[in-house]
Amino acid sequence: MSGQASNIVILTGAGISAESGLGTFRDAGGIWSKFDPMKLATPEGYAADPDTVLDFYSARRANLLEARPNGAHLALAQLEQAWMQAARGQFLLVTQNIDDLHEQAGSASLLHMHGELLKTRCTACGHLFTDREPLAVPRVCPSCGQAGTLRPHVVWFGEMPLGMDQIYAALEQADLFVAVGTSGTVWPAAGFVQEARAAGAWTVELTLEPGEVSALFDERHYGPATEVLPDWVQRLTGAGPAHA
Ligand code: BJW
Repeated sequence: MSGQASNIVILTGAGISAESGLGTFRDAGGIWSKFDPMKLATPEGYAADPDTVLDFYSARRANLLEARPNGAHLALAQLEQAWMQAARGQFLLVTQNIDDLHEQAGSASLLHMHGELLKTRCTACGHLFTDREPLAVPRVCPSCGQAGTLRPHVVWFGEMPLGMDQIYAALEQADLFVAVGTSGTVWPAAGFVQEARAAGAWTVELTLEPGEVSALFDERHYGPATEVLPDWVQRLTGAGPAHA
């Protein structure tokens, strides 16, 4: 494996799953152009109208159960495998996505900072469980037995993203930071590039078109993730310098 980098942190967003048929949020025709995020992705929206929020996430769960990983997810799983086999250093894949396509592709060192759609959480007792059933159907918590307390295990606006201590610790040690398919609109993920730069990491953006924080990246490649990501992984792990 070429290049100098040893510790790598990769951040993915909705763009990496777009070619698997899952919608992005802020592109033309994206999820937030059809649905109001303040009503569907906030604790206040859930408190005001839980049935509508549960319907929304039930429909997205059904879509996800049909989805399969694409070449970009597979390229990241292969990169992780190569990185670990070569004992290069630490590898952490942080995804903002709530889908399970990285897992399906074989990624292992993976952190879902905005939660997981195929998990359900009880707001009364905190019980967390894998769940492929529709959320909209009235059910009781399998642990405490209360009714009306189950919500999707996702991070809504105003809620604390998951695993932040582990993410910031990895960013502090990063030699290479790569953002894939994210618009850089949502914080704190949008600030990771600055954290990585402060640690001295080389920063790479791979997405369809420039976003909010693109100017902060050392290296930028624009195009569909299934094209730009496998090419970039090939350059990093194959012949020629990985970066700089
Ligand atoms: C392709 C492609 C192809 C398309 N190939 N690419 C300033 C500082 C800190 C916080 C804030 C702040 N200002 C405001 C806040 C609060 C808020 C926030 O960021 N609001 C902004 C809208 C301004 N943030 C929060 O509330 C977060 N919590 C928080 O901040 O807690 C306090 C805290 C602070 C500091 C440290 C620690 C804690 C929580 C955010 C929760 C986000 N939740 C959602 C919904 C999750 C559940 C669900 O899926 O329904 O997460 S919103 C939605 O946006 C989802 C995504 O994960 C997230 C990011 O979207 P993403 O992935 O970037 O998608 P898009 O659509 O925006 O972009 C897609 C990209 O792909 C585009 O660039 C395309 O070009 C590209 N693309 N096709 C390659 N084929």
